[in-house]
Amino acid sequence: MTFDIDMIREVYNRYPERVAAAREAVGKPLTLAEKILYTHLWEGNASEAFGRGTSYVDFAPDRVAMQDATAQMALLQFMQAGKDKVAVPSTAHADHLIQARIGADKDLQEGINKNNEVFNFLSSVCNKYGIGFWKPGAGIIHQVVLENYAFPGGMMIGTDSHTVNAGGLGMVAIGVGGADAVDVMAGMPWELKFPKLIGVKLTGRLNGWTAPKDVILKVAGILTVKGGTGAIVEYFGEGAESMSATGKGTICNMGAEIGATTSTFGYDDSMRRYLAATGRKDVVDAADKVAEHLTGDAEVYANPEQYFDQVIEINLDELTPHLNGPFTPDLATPVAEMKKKAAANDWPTDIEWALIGSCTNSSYEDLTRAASIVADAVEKGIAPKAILGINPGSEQVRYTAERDGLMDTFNKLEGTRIFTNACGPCIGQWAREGAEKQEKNSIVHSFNRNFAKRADGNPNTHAFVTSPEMVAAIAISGKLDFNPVTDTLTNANGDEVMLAEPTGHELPSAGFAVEDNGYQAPAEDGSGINVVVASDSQRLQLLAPFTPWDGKNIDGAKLLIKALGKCTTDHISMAGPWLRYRGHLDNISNNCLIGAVNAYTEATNAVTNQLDGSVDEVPNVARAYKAADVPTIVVGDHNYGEGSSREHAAMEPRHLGVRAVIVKSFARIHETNLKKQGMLGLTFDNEADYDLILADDTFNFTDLADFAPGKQLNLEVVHADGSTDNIKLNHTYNAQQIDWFKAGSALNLITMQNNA
Ligand code: MIC
Ligand code: SF4
Repeated sequence: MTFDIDMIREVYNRYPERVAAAREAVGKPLTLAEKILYTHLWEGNASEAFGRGTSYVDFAPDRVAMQDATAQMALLQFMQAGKDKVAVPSTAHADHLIQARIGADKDLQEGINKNNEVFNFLSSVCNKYGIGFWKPGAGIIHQVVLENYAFPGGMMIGTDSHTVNAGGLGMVAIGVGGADAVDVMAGMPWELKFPKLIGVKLTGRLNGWTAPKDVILKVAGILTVKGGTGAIVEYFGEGAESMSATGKGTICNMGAEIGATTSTFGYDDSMRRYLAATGRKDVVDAADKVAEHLTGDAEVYANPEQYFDQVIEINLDELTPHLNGPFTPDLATPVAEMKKKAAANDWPTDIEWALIGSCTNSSYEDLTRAASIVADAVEKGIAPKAILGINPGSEQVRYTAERDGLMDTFNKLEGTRIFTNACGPCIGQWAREGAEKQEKNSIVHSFNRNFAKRADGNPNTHAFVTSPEMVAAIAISGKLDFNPVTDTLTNANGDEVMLAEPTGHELPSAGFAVEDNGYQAPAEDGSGINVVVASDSQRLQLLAPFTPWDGKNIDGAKLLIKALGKCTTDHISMAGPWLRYRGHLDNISNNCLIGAVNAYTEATNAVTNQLDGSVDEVPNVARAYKAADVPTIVVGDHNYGEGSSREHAAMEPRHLGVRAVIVKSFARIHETNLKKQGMLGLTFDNEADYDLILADDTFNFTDLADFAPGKQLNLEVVHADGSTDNIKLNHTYNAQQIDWFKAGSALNLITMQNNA
């Protein structure tokens, strides 16, 4: 059965007319990304061409997905919006809160016991408001979406930055903060700055040890963590068509790591095969009727330079396996060069743990390719030097893999641990023994992110991202710099042997199977369902609206922290142990900016309270300013807020009295999250002004009354010696976003409009 097939057919019915209107408005052949964007305009048929990177446009996404760690806040906000039911098909997925420790069954039970209150809350809110709920153990949101909901040419948003994974089935799927999801679920338009377009032409064909993961590891090396900001990446060419849909998903998934708004691929046979194998032949039939519209125009792919803002070409025949890291996903090293580079940088090369999983690489194909390496090693009598840990992407993948003997194969390798179908170590839900000793070490994994502390909480763990087949090879060799193309291993007989190249199955030859997929359909009529949040709960807290702007300039503000260098959402609102407070704003605010590096001392979680000169943890100092009614600001470097979609990174500072975040540049989702929560997210007009800001400065906004689109704001910086600097701040607020600021938050505005 296909979920929401009628909605999908309707989308396709509109396609020919809407694409024709877009073609006329734009006046030239269209990329796939443009077709999807223009067929999802809130206004209906396009009547004008939008400026890439400049126009704010209202869209009407087809669906919404949320995961447990962000859904709590999204749904707490939705409950305030005063609606009976969600306006578009929506789902929530319990995947982030389950820890990997012993193995699947025990960990899942423990996860349920520990998070019962939150799961019950999610299950009842979903039931009440018409939202599908995927229970703990059902799988990772993005794999479940790919298997059940994604469809070529569709548009969705999701409260998780890796929502972009659905580009593997030709969607425009975009990660957003919960407040954006609330707009769409409440039946309102969703606004996005019309993206720029990057074209990636793939020639040749993957071979040997090279996997789809290497395409995105290579692209990340070229574009860096900022290079995709504000852009949709569209892949095309024979190389694209020769890859599986889940392989395409891997590539789109990690587009989040280059800051891309999303990534996508044109509709092709790999998608037909995947849709059919996952029980959605009806989607294939419907898509085939409009197939010409579900890919870019031939002229575009023939002369990409004329249609994309930037074009990259990668020859898959020549692409080699890569390892990206440590600490940042764009530091790309070809496996063949790792020996030299690891030595030069003093990266530990002994590996104790190698992990396969996450929404990036946990498909059936991924498991078969990794299993082929494991089977080869077992057959050749090579004992593994590291522990291999595996989190399957979904119950459907796990069940099928088990039926097809893949789990047996993995289990034949000494020490292998199969964890729950969940995020697990990818988001710090990993009780890694000994991590508390904080020893310098390296791990490899097939995930997407490798920021400091992310997997095991140890700041000295050097994490490298690579393909599942390379993870398996490195688990067996125990060496980060092992190159399976050239290096040998010693087996039990003392012979020098080589690992065979990976082989795999794109799809299970006997079809996918599952006994209980873990889905809970919502009640037809949810009006009688009562959602309870205990007033003394430590995990959940009903939200109180943020205070509206008082119409005055912000005066006498103090600096909470000036962050140095990389300040991702993991630095602003850490995950791991803090995931337990994702539904309780006051409690989770105790992690606010604790990972950010203080620019004056290079210490983390230690800032000076200018009211009494004491040095304390960031959240404590923020609370002290708040209690004294002193507004605060945060200053940051480039790409501030990179990484996750978690709006906690905006709500916590807001809750603790921070009024403005002033940085050299922002990551897209975080900038929007700040705006939505009624904060000032501003950038230095002159980046060098970052250096002017001193720890004991006082800040006065002098022209907030004139806050208007396209107009700079002035900030008076009063230094302790009485001297002043006036600095110019840029912003990207449009008129509506300024209204959010004035109302105190976007949600306040919706509620006001509902009550009007
Ligand atoms: C992540 O990969 O960082 C997460 C956890 O999936 C986040 C969402 C979150 O913080 O809950 C994301 O990428 O958006
Ligand atoms: Fe989960 Fe990791 Fe994927 Fe985020 S990146 S959704 S934590 S598996």
